[in-house]
Formats: sequence, C-alpha cells, structure tokens
Amino acid sequence: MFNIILFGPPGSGKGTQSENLIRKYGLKHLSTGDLLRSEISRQTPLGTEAKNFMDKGQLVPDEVVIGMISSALDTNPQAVGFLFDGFPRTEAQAEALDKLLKLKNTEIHVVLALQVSEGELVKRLLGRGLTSGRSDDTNEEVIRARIHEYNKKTSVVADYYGRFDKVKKIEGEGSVDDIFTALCKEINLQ
Ligand code: B4P
Repeated sequence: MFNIILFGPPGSGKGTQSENLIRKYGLKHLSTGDLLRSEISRQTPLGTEAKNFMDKGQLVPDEVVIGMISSALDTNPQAVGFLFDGFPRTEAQAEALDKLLKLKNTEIHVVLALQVSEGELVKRLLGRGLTSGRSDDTNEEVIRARIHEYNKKTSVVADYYGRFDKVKKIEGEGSVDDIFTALCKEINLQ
C-alpha cells in the first residue's frame, strides 16, 4: 500500500491535483472537504453541524473528521493506497491517522506540500466562488479566516511529518500541468 498526503493551504490546488494523481496512480481519493460537502447536501445531522463551522471558515471538530476517515478506510480494504486531500489538518488528526494506518500495517509514505502565496490563494478562491456555489468561497472575510485557521492550526502538521523526514515542498504556482509533473517526479522517487 502506498499512501500520500497532499498538503497545503485552502486554494493551493489540492483538489485540482488530486484528480490527476488518482487517475495516474490508481489511489483511493479521500477528501474530507468533499466528504463534508456530501453530508451537507444530504442534510445529515453531521452535515448540519459541519456547515456551521465551514460557513465561518473554521475547521470542523477533530472527532467528526477522524470518524469519517476511519470509516472510509474500513470501507476500502481493497485500495492499493490512499491519497489524503485536506486531511490531516491538525496535529491531533495526524496522530489519529498514524494510529489508524498502523492498525492496517501501513503508514504515510510522503507528504507533498504545495507552496502558494496568500495573494494567489485569495484570488483563486474568489475566482472559484463565482461558479462553484460554495458559500465558503464567495466572501473574502471567510477566505481570510480559512487561511488564518491554516496558519494557526494546520501548518504545524508539516512540522509533525517533518520530524519523520516525510515532507517534500512543491512549488504550487504555475500551470496545473507543470505542478502535476513536479508532484509525479517526487512520487516516482519514493
Ligand atoms: P476543502 O474542501 O479541503 O477545500 P480547500 O482547502 O478550500 O480547497 P482545495 O485546496 O482543495 O482547492 P483547490 O486548491 O484545488 O475544505 C473546505 C472546508 O472544509 C475547510 O475550510 C474546513 O472548514 C472543512 N474541512 C475539510 N477538511 C477538514 C479537516 N480535516 N478538519 C477540519 N475541517 C475540515 O482549488 C482552488 C481553486 O484554485 C480552484 O478554482 C482551482 O481551479 C484553482 N487552481 C488550482 N490550481 C491552480 C493553478 N495551478 N493555477 C491557477 N488556479 C489554480
């Protein structure tokens, strides 16, 4: 099993690059953002709780997303590997993920960290907000709050995996194709 974390601030290209990576490497894509939006559109109790946080640009509580990932791992025993997109977003989530993978006799092999400036992030997310219908993309204040949450709670996840020498920084500004090539080059070196 080969497991990757695609890491980076909101709007850094995680969702965009994940689509290409899963196609090329046959990995199972686990995006906590997509899982949460699916719960919201189905109007489940979990979705209703999550929406309150997401609309303010805040992270959803750890226990909610860890539970979602745990059941997604259990329902995909045949996967050749997982691409984690937008998870883990806190150190507690990273520790929980390591434990869950250990139970399955596997681990995170590499953390690919996309590097994008704040100005570019805001521009991209406001751009996506024009067409996506995502309420967290239309308001610049909410976008800035998401970036603030990332700096406060999520950037430490890179330090956590850095201790195990698993983090590779990838330039995240440029064409989607060039960034994809850089990501593949790093994966092929593993
Ligand atoms: P996510 O769904 O993970 O969304 P995101 O980080 O905003 O976007 P992503 O990074 O995937 O977007 P992309 O750059 O591909 O999270 C949404 C919310 O869910 C969070 O704020 C939080 O509330 C909650 N949540 C999710 N996971 C959680 C967790 N583990 N714990 C707690 N809460 C959690 O795309 C952005 C735009 O950039 C697109 O328009 C794209 O076309 C464009 N783009 C991409 N690459 C580009 C390039 N190279 N050049 C120009 N534009 C590009």
